[in-house]
Amino acid sequence: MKERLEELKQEALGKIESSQSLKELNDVRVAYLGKKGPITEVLRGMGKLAPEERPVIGALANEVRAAIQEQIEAKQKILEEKVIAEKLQKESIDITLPGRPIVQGNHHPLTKIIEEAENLFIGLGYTIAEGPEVETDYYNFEALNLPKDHPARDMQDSFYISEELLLRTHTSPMQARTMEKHEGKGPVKIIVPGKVYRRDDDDATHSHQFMQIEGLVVDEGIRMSDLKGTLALFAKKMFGEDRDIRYRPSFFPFTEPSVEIDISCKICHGDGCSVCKGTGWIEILGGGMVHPNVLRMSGFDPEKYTGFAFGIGVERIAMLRYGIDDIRHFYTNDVRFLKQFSPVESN
Ligand code: 2U9
Repeated sequence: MKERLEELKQEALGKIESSQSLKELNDVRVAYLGKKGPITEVLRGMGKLAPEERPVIGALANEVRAAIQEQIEAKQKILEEKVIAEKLQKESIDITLPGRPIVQGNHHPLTKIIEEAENLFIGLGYTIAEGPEVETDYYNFEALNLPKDHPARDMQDSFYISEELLLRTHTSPMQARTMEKHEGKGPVKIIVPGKVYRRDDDDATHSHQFMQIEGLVVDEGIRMSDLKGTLALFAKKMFGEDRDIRYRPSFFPFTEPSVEIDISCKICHGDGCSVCKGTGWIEILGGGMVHPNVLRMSGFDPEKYTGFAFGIGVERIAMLRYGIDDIRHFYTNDVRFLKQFSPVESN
């Protein structure tokens, strides 16, 4: 029996040694140390031994079992470490690979112009006001000196939601709303950027949807010279200090007197070319002194307060700045067009 136990020990140790996986090792453990294994069988047969042999064989059987157990544990450690090493090897990251390029977007050209204008006016002490695109007839027209049957309404036909609700045709209603909130007390100094809508046939220079930046200053003692100084500054900052500025008399129902402002043509320096249509001048915006009726309707006393207002067509500014020949490019989302504008600056 001694020899049998010794034989089993050598056999088991050999199999442990040659085990290549934890599963194989476990099979060896079950085969030699399990309830149905040969060592258990030896112990079971001890009853047939002479009484003096029993403790000797029992001790030897336990010794063999302990030796096998010990080797299994040692081998298990080795195999577990092997599994971890293999896993680490498989999952290792090659940090020498170049990173994937970050896709950097850019602002829409209209957003760029709006942000530039906003920064300029914020620097002049203006605040930015934004308002609803669905407006009432009152704020879009009536409060701006355009009563129901006024002929100037024809120039600003809109998309109607009901008799009294429409898509705003300019951002001016927000100026009227802001004045109302001031309850007749100045100063008011705002710019209102945003989308506006007009019933129009789209072509290279017309779009049924476009963007405006309008401005309004109301206080005691505001004069036409304030308007001229402000808009000349805007024109020069936007188009270059070397540009000449011209004021032409115009008409808007909400301002009196009204002006349109031109800058000298950069292409031909006044000689006349296709960009300035042979005039040497390019129209960039309109403005005027707020009509007393408009002041009154929004709660300001025109005997005490005066103000100036202006309107800028953002697409027009962007087209001139970037040399864009068709307003529809702004709204057709052609990535080849949009990609031409410099990426968003990171903070
Ligand atoms: C209030 C009082 C006065 C806003 C004004 C213009 C002149 C103007 C055009 C520019 C290009 C419209 O987008 S465009 O076609 N706008 O020339 N806008 S004065 O005057 C106001 C507005 C609100 C309460």
